[in-house]
Amino acid sequence: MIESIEKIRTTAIDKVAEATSSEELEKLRVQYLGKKGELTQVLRGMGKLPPEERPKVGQLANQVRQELEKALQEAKENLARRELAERLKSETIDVTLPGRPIRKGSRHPLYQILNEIKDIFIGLGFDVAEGPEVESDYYNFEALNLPKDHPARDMQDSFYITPDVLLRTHTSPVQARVMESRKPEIPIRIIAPGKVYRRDDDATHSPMFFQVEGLLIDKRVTFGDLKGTLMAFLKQMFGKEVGVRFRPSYFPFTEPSAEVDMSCVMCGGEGCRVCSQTGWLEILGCGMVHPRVLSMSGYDPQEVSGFAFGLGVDRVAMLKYGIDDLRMFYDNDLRFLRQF
Ligand code: 2NL
Repeated sequence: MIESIEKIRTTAIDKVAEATSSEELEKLRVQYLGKKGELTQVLRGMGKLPPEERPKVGQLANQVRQELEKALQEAKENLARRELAERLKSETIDVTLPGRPIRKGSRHPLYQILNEIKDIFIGLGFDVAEGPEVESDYYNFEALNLPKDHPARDMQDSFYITPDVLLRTHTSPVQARVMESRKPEIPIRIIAPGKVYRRDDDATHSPMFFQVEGLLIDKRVTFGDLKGTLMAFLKQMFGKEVGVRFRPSYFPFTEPSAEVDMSCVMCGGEGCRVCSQTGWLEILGCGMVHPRVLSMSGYDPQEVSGFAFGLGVDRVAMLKYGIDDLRMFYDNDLRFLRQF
């Protein structure tokens, strides 16, 4: 009996010392100290011993049990420490590594251009005005001297909601509203940027597009003021070298009216496919505010005068970036949009 306990002692302690994992230690604990463990079995067999031997054997068995428990406990702690150290080593996070890059979005090219246009006019002293996209026939047409039989009022060109309400076809109604609300205050110096809607759809026309209109009303405003303002704008937008010319034209809300051309951004005026060999590109429309438009909005054409202009943001963007199909801006193809 004594020998078998001694044998258990040496082999068990050796095995515990050799164990390389917590699982192995647990198996050893069960093997020796569990309910059916080897040492437990020996203790159970004590009843068969002569009574005088029992205390000695019992003492030894208990001592071995305690030794074994202690050895198991120490080995367990050692292993846990080593396992933790290994995990900490293998799972190290290098906090100095750069993060995964987050792909940044960017503003839509049309809004980039729109913001550039706004910034230039704000720099020239203009305020930004806004108004509804669903507009009344009165502000969209009537207040702008568009007679009832004018082709622009044709159902073909506009999106009507009711016979008296439509999607605005230009941003002029915003200006008409500002004039009406501020009359007879001067000066008025505003731009009206935003979305406008027309029943058109091809390579150079979208049913929804962006426009910026400008309006300045004060005493003794001249066509020279208009020219100077627009030339300052075009030079900032397209560069100091740009050529500018004014051609007589017609708009119902201005008199006289002019269309403004600038030298072709593609060929610099030599003549190319983009400018149809003319060297010039039409960029905006303008004129002196028609006296009837002034008086309809509560200003006296004998007292004040004004100039107005309108330009298509889409067209500016096409020219600036050399894009020949307007629909590219509205397809939302990221391969296109990411280039800006
Ligand atoms: C163009 C031409 C133009 C205006 C817009 C305007 C507005 C008021 C009074 C007078 Cl409230 N005029 N706007 C004037 C001339 C031309 O736009 O080709 N736009 C893309």
